[in-house]
Amino acid sequence: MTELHEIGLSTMGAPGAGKTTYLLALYAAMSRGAEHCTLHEADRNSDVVLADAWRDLGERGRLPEPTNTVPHSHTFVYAREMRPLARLHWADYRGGALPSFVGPDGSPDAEQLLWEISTAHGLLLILDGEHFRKPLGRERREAVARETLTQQMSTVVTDTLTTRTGAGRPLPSLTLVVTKADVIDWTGTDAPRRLTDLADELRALLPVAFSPGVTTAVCPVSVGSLERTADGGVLPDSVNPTDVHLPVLFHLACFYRREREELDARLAALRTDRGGARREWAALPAGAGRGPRRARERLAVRLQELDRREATMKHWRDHCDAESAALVPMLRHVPVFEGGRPATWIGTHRG
Ligand SMILES: Nc1nc2c(ncn2[C@@H]2O[C@H](COP(=O)(O)OP(=O)(O)OP(=O)(O)O)[C@@H](O)[C@H]2O)c(=O)[nH]1
Ligand SMILES: [Mg+2]
Repeated sequence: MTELHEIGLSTMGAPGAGKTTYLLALYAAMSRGAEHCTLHEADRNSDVVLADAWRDLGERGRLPEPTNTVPHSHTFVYAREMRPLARLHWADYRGGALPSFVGPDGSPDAEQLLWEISTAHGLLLILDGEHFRKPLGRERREAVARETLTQQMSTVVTDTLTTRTGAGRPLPSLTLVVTKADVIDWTGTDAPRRLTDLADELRALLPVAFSPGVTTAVCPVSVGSLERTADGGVLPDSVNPTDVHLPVLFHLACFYRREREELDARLAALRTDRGGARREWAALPAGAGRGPRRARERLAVRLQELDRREATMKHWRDHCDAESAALVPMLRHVPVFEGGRPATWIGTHRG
């Protein structure tokens, strides 16, 4: 079996934004497979917990409980066309962790959430679609910013972006996941909502997601209309997930693109190194003296080692290239921004 990449995804969102329900729908959709991409919980017991909670919703109409202070951590094995490729690390926190204090008197889950955000490859900012039913004008913006915790999100995202930029580390990709997209008036006859308008409203709420060097996708998702019944549950027939797989596929595509770029840079450095070794070889005096012979032997070993490393890097580089080329066409309907402008690699069928 080939080595699996390790990919960390962090989610954050206000209480009740729909994080847990989204995770259940994501797992249900992707354990069956979306465009031949699958996720499978590495831990058998956690797999049963997720599957049971999904069955509770779909068969009995029972909604998940609000998450408590103990986050639920998951490791999903990501496979494409049945080939296992990566381990995705995901944790489901209560919304209250985001605005909580950290340190000796704070909440341990808040501290853990911030640490995960600081190391994650991708951040999912979960925003409750209820706030975006109708166009979000200037007059409601501050209230929505408060309720969706976008102020707190901006602070932690800015913190990780500036820290990583300072340390020369790659930036995380971001998704603005708008949950409960079923409540948004997409087809309304008087003023139908458009995805581009929603993206503009999100830009005004979370400008940090549109800053230079940052790659961000806007993904409305829905678990279904979840129509309420008299006993507080939902009608099983109203459970019908839409587009829940897209945020994960986007982060995977970004991961493979970034890995490929990094490997390209390392391959270029390796070639420079080899050029140096070859020049050293050429500069050695001709003849079979002991000194030059020893130097030639040392250089031959070094060149062999460089060839071996190049072959391994090229293998991984081509692997990442193939994976991103497979994923990018799946994102053709997803608005993706790079430094605030539409990303040119989306819709081009090029990874
Ligand atoms: N219409 C609709 N309602 C949804 C959808 N997803 C979630 N909801 C509603 O939102 C409620 C809250 O969802 P949760 O998934 O528990 O929210 P959470 O973000 O995990 O909340 P905390 O764990 O308390 O932070 C659910 O009980 C549903 O009533 C959706 O796709 N459509
Ligand atoms: Mg929850």
